[in-house]
Amino acid sequence: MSADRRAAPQRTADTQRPAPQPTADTHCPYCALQCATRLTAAADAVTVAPRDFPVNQGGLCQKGWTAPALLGTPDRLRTPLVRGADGELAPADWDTALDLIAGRLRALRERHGPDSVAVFGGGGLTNEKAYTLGKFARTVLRTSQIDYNGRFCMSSAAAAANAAFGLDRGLPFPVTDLGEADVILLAGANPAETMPPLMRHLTRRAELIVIDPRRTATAQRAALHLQPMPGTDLALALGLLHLAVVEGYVDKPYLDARTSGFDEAWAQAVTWWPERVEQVTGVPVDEQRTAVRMLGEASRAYILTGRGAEQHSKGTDTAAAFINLALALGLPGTPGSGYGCLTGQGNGQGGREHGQKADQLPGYRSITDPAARAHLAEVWGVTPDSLPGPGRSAYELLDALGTPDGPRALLVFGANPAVSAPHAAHVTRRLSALDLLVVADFVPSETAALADVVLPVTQWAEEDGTVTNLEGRVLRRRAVVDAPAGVRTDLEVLNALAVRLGTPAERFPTRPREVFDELRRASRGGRADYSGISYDRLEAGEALHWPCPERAAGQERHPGTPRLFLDRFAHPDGRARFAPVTHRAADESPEGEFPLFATTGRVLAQYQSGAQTRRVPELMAAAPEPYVEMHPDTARRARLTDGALAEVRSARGRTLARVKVTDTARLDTVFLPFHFPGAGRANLITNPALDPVSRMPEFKVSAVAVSPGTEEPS
Ligand SMILES: Nc1nc2c(c(=O)[nH]1)N[C@H]1C(S)=C(S)[C@@H](COP(=O)(O)OP(=O)(O)OC[C@H]3O[C@@H](n4cnc5c(=O)[nH]c(N)nc54)[C@H](O)[C@@H]3O)O[C@H]1N2
Ligand SMILES: Nc1nc2c(c(=O)[nH]1)N[C@H]1C(S)=C(S)[C@@H](COP(=O)(O)OP(=O)(O)OC[C@H]3O[C@@H](n4cnc5c(=O)[nH]c(N)nc54)[C@H](O)[C@@H]3O)O[C@H]1N2
Ligand code: SF4
Ligand SMILES: [Mo]
Repeated sequence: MSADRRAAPQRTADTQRPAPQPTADTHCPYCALQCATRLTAAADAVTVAPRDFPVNQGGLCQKGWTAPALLGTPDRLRTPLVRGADGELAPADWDTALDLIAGRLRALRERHGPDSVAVFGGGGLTNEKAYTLGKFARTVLRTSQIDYNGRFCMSSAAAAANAAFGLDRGLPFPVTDLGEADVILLAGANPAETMPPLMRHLTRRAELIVIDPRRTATAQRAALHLQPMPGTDLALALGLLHLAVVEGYVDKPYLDARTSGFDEAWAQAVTWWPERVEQVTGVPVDEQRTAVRMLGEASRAYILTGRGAEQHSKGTDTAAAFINLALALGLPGTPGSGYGCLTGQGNGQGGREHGQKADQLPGYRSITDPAARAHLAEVWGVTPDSLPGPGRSAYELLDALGTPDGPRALLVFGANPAVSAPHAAHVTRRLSALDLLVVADFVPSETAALADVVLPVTQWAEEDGTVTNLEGRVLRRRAVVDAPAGVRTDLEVLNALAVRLGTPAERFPTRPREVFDELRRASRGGRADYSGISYDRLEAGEALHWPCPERAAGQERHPGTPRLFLDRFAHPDGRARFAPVTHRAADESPEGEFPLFATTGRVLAQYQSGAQTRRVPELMAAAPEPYVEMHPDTARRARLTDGALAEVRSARGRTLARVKVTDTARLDTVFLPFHFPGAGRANLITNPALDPVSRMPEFKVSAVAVSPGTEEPS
């Protein structure tokens, strides 16, 4: 793949960026697999080739192959934009844009207090950016109002893993371990489309059990496909635990030596006998038994969850129920077996460790822990009392924008909530009600289109940094081309704003290596300890998984921790904890006016809100428009045929999508990808009901009706 190279770069005196190398070993800009690539910049094009690397072993998906097209996208942002008196965004110079932002932020803070300014980050930001964004919010803005799009992604699995194991690292083992398994259960994940190169590990030896209401590309490769009603995984997991106990598959010595709380968890699961589970989930008893037998008889087994099981108003309890099952079978912390969740965004793992989440400080520390506050205050040169407390979660933050008690200004770095947040029409109204919306991006996203000020920033192959992949391994991203003239890095933007708001420039370094060295100190002693990881060690090709403190007993350098929990779990007593969870219904059930379930998710050729992939011609050819997948009988009842335009309505609103009939679909369930903008946004219908613990919205279950549509999707 190639892309046009832009006009010759300008290296101004105020930029500290090193010159990029013409060939750079780096990683894909998209998902958490972070496939390794080599980029080569020639006179007129950048080309990409996969590298041999444990997770992708020379493979790339279609998005990775076409990623260089992003560098040459014709509508690339190249200059700041400021909304004028006429209501239109117009080019402005950097000083004008930054002075305007700083002036408005200062005025808002003086009149309404620091929480009148909010920040929204993203799991695609490098570790250096995520860390700096959190530090900027807490020490320059002094606002508690910061959260990020990872709340929509990893928060339920993270909450469940922290409670069970005392630590949340998506996969507490290297991806390649999966290649040695006999059986792998995938609950609500479709990696054949969302992480294609992962499939080589998943299917190398193992038989797959897939739990998905749809017969996905992944389910088609499974030995066993359980096809439950959406929103019933919790009942199913309880039923599988019940069967594991009654059929004698529980690992009693492991329970005694390594866990606590089994009796309380069993007291809940005991009433979930297989026939009752069949009634609630629709999964036949014999299929439940087969699944438990496969898992129980395997000598190496893994249970993995994806967003299908987690993006529910009971996502935390559902992930906990799958962890309970894994614990009963003795899998976590046992070599060759385990539980994991498949982290989604490029830096979804690192993004949740460095302090852009409302309740966290760097090193995966809690913002309410006095010792954590004291440590960070020292690293940042502020007093512990000056650090704000926890703020609102992502949806609650968006929902409060522009309300009397809510924030009046929002700075967005690395997210596109106008498309990807639930109840998107409402969120769009809230964004429009702000006094000031600032969006930093490299493309004019749907959220940028609503902004008062848009700041053009560099993208992956134009800058250096680190990301942490789904197995907790820290990786180097490298620049291979100069950014277009007029574009700054996120770190430069935050530095310039900090200076204008009265913070000395040296407090906000713009060299990624310097930021990383500060991040190492900030994370030292925390749960996600990066203090032993350095750019030099990464340059030397070391595979470093956190935690990686500076020293290990008897060794000069800590070797990192590819496998967690082999000796003990991270709770003080070293034991993993069962959670006493039971099933509850989704917030909405299909009935009356809205007789069907709608669920949402992803297709291979588009990424997230589509802000990036909708700008790549090959990907648009493969997945050009919103669609709604349904059973032919469901279509017929709604007077729809394959290829017709449908309107999908819920209590929140309606969206438009092309009908795609699939005879393997459940009769009661339709599916929509969420990658498209405008009137085709799947999130116009989704339910912002939140999980009480993780504050994750219920993206995967809405009650809807379908009928013929009347307008073309825009
Ligand atoms: N092509 C592509 N790849 C991506 C991304 C992308 O946007 N596009 N995004 C990345 C990110 S950030 C993430 S988080 C990951 C997500 O990766 P996945 O979790 O694999 O993706 P989803 O498609 O959201 O959901 C997976 C499956 O859940 C199923 N599902 C829906 N409702 C339920 C339910 O109630 N129970 C169960 N068991 N399953 C259900 C859906 O049918 C879907 O097939 O993908 C990453 N990779
Ligand atoms: N209905 C439904 N909705 C969902 C989901 C679902 O399954 N169903 N999944 C949810 C999940 S798991 C996720 S992760 C979210 C993702 O939701 P979004 O936040 O919409 O994710 P992206 O589309 O990746 O948006 C990232 C934006 O930041 C820009 N960007 C990328 N890198 C950088 C950078 O380094 N700096 C700056 N300043 N900008 C950058 C991109 O161009 C893009 O505009 O969507 C959630 N929404
Ligand atoms: S699987 Fe993910 S990291 Fe690998 S090439 Fe595709 S999008 Fe990129
Ligand atoms: Mo995600």
